[in-house]
Amino acid sequence: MDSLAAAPGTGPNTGPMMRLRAPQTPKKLNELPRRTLVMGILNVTEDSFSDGGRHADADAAVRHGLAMHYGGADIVDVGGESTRPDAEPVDPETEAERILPVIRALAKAGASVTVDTKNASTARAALEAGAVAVNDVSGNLLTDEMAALIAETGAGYILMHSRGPVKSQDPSAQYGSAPAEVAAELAECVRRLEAAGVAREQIVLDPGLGFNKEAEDNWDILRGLGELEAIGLPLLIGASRKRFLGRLLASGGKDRPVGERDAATLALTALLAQRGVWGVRVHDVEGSADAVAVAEALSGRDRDGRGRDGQRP
Ligand code: PMM
Repeated sequence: MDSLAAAPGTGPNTGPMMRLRAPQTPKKLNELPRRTLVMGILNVTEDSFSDGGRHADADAAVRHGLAMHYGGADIVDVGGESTRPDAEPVDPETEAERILPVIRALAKAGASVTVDTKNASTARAALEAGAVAVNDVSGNLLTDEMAALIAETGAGYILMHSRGPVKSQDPSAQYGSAPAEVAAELAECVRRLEAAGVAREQIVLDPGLGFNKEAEDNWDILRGLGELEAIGLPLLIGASRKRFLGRLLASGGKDRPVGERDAATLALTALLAQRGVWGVRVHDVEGSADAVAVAEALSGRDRDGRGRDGQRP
């Protein structure tokens, strides 16, 4: 109880089940534990926090973000623009207005925050507000402006694969071999980043499950993860509640609804943690932290990724 006593008023009132942690300063990506990291998803978008006005939205988002932070998220990923194919694009000013107060509050509470944005101007403001890394879903459409910002600031950069925005009426991308093509396209983006002055240590790769990819492409990528691992950079996987899990669990010709995909997500989290991926981007933070702990125990490591000899691999 000492850590709780030492931190009066720092934990949110998030209910009796919440496991509180002592206050911290936000850790940079390379200071986080050496086991699979849990990145909690915080979408500050109209459809996720739409009750009340702007201020109420920010308050609700901060509460949810703090609940994830105190509930075991190593990182909270804050985004202000929906990536759904039919979502209205959000201008950078509105995006920044939505997310900056949330990022400031979470960073002040010691959460390591990443900002999910394609806009370099939003990314810059978010880094100034306390974010430690940029999570960019632009993929092959990565801009020179973003690459220059990451080089200049030395911030972490999550490079997610995508072939660009897809409207629901567009045909999906075609892959001969999804794992090989995704790996080759990510490697090309890494070369662009390095040419702009970004260090490899700043970069995390993500195959972008569901972004221009059919269910089978996602499974092929997960089965062929070695292709991405061969690039030699840490891997983040975002499978949480995605449509390919709904399709896998379909019954009566209907996909399993989005709210009933957490068990499948947790199964994948455990398997990916056992494989040693750098991180998983998830909605259910507490469940995922438990799944990672189980995988670590089975691999003979403790919850911080230390082996029986106390050393990290
Ligand atoms: N997926 C979504 C949004 N951002 N970022 C990364 N790095 N990886 C992902 O897989 C990813 C992402 C879309 O999912 P959501 O609507 O559940 O946030």
